[in-house]
Amino acid sequence: MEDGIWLVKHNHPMSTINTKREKKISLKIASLTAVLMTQYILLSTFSVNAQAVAEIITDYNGYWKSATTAMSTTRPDNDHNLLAFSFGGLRYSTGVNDALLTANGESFAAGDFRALQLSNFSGTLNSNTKIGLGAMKDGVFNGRGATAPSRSIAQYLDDGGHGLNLGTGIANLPVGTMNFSIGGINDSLLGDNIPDMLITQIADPSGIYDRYEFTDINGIRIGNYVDVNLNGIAAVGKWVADFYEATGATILATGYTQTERFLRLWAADFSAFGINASNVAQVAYFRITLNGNSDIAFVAYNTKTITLNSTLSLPAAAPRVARTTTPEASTKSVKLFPNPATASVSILHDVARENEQIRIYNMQGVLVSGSPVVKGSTQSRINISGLHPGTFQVVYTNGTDRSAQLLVVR
Ligand SMILES: [Ca+2]
Ligand SMILES: [Ca+2]
Ligand SMILES: [Ca+2]
Repeated sequence: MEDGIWLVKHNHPMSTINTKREKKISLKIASLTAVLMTQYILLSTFSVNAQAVAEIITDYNGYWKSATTAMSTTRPDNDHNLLAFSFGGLRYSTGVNDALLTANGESFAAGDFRALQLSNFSGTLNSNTKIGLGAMKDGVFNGRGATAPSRSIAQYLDDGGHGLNLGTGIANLPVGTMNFSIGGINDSLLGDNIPDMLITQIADPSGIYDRYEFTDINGIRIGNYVDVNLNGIAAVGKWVADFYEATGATILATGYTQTERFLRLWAADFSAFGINASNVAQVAYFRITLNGNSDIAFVAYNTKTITLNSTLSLPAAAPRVARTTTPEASTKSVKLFPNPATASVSILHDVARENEQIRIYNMQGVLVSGSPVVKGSTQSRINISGLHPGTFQVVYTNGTDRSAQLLVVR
């Protein structure tokens, strides 16, 4: 298994064709070429630029380093935060504790990576879902603690320094889609090969793809998606975990106690997603589609290149949202009434200019209703009688700036 060659990677087939052959063969080649080109076009929607992380440094037991080519024989068995990782031959810090890296004589490019808050995912926990915790986090060697860990799973995906605790995670994160509202992308840094996304896999990967992509305000993909098959990624280290049940009466099943698993990480630059100067302005969301088999400690992003909005601020998570939120300076304020609402909801907004819209998303980020705003108006009413009771996100947008409020439909 080689580093970095783990996605669907294809060389251009055209280079092998000899154009000087006789006409009959040329015709066959021409039709074959057409087929290959079609395949190439289809396959090139996959990324070839994302890569396995070759080395990680964490604060386990003070300081812990492990690499694909020199895996540490020490197996972390408790909380530990990612301090640095190597990608494309360079080591980047996460900003969690650069001083500790320096004190250990490491060279690195100073970075600032933080976990995405995965609190808005749509999946339903099932008997496959496990809460992976360092085996000693519960204080009991080769066994369970006195009390079961909390089954509120989102907390394990952004805990620790910058949310980068590798010693907690969810195995078999249920099938579902997550959308993260992107406030802005620093387009002066596009294509610099400095990683923008960093994704973890902490148990046994399956051969099924998870899909990562950027979308516009309507959920339409911008650029290309990246399907990640973590089977092909070289492991960078090993840890010892207890995998607690996330549902049911059992707390810690036989075979899931004090068990060793590989750690795998991959990173990607925006270019892996086909994001460039011509389409970056359309990016509104980062979307993850999970297959139900991925085992994630966190999904992190580069705060120097991506700004997140606060649009996914579920009421219960409000205090946590403040930590990573960078509101847009130009965001308008909107007010909803009544809220909760039943048949219709009114939206108070600033005087509408050209091309402004109101869109309603469910909490899985799926667009369920939309309406253009009448130019010059300051209030709009939307019929919501077709919506099932629940919580929705009302987004007011002019295509660039967005403002969002939660709406409860009864
Ligand atoms: Ca234990
Ligand atoms: Ca974690
Ligand atoms: Ca980059």
